[in-house]
Amino acid sequence: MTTAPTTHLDWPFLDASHRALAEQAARWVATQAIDDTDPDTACRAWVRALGQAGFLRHAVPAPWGGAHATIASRDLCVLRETLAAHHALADFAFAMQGLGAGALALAGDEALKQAWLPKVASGEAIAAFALSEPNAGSDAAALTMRATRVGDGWRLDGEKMWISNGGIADFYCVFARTDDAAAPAKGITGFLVPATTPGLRIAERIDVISPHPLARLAFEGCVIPDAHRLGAPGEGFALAMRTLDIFRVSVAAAAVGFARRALHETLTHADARAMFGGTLSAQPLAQAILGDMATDLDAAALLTYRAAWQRDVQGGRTTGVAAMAKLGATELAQTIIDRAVQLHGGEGVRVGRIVERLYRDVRALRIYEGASEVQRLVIGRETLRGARETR
Ligand code: COS
Repeated sequence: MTTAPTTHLDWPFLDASHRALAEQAARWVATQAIDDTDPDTACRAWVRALGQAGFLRHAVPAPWGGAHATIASRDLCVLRETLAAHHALADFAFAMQGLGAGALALAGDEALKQAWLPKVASGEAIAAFALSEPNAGSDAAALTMRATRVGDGWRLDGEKMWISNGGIADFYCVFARTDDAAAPAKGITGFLVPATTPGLRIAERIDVISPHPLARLAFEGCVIPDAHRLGAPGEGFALAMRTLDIFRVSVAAAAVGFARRALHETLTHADARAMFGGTLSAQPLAQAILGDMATDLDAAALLTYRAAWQRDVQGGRTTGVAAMAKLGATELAQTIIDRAVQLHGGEGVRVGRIVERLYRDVRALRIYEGASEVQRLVIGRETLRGARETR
């Protein structure tokens, strides 16, 4: 593809290293020819290729094969934006390595991190994050999967739903209830479960409108050692939320990537499409729609890179700005891409057209890693918290 304009890379939230990373990734991804007919095969191939090219080093911290001491949000964002603009599965494969290994990097013990994180960074192991259940999606603290103490380890029983990389992952970071007496969010603990653990099986493969590996997992008497526990008992819910705080902003970046590609495709189409004795781009109504798309794209990107910059540079709790970025960017991207389809006319809904694919690719982003409604709730709570702290 010809690349969409990337003048946003000159914004003050980013520096020369981010521009170089984005350019390197854009050059690299444009040369990749991975067939996406079978999502499992394609994802495995993308993980290997991203690992070999060094990009997965940005998904884990430095002591275990990563590029920086802690995961750099702006690196995650420029990479996800760039990959998403080219191939949804390339972005998915990159993103899930980070999310899937995030709780391990934050709370696993040293030997466990040494065993898995370098392989995540090199693309030799595939990671997955397993929080949601059939009856616990937005209300994550309502999860019922159980972990029971047995000897020197734990026995896991229950189900996990909507698990990305389910079926191809080498390990799952799983959240299970360990204390019924505690408040719902205080009785949960994180565990690393290798995919080869007896009693773990793929109960259902789930097909979605933008195909990627996705499954319901069943755990029936899975026994793992205590050394596979992620953090202290009872701290699993906060661990899951801290993991999501890091990666939610990168979902926003993927949305920006899809939307930037859609605008780029639409600008090219509008100049070429003959209409009313001129071109589509000569129509004032089309110009106004393109103006709305460009404005919304910059708003989405500003929210995204502000949040990433704040986490990288200012530090502290970035829950609110990350949620704003995810809410704002995914909702705006959906609107931008819908307008792109509209301006493409009938061609916009023809199966196989780029904007048709983007229309399907962007939809799940408003749902996974915290639906838009959850982000609104989080933003409201964080805004109240901020106001109370300054009173
Ligand atoms: N960082 C650290 N700790 C956090 C945290 C964060 N971002 N968010 C919550 N916690 C802690 C809280 O501090 C609280 O402990 P204290 O009472 O000691 O302060 C505890 O966790 C419970 O938090 P809260 O009261 O906010 O829990 P709720 O059940 O009300 O959470 C929402 C509600 C909706 C915000 C939460 O369930 C959520 O984010 N749901 C979406 C889950 C999701 O993204 N699912 C998709 C999975 S990946 S595809």
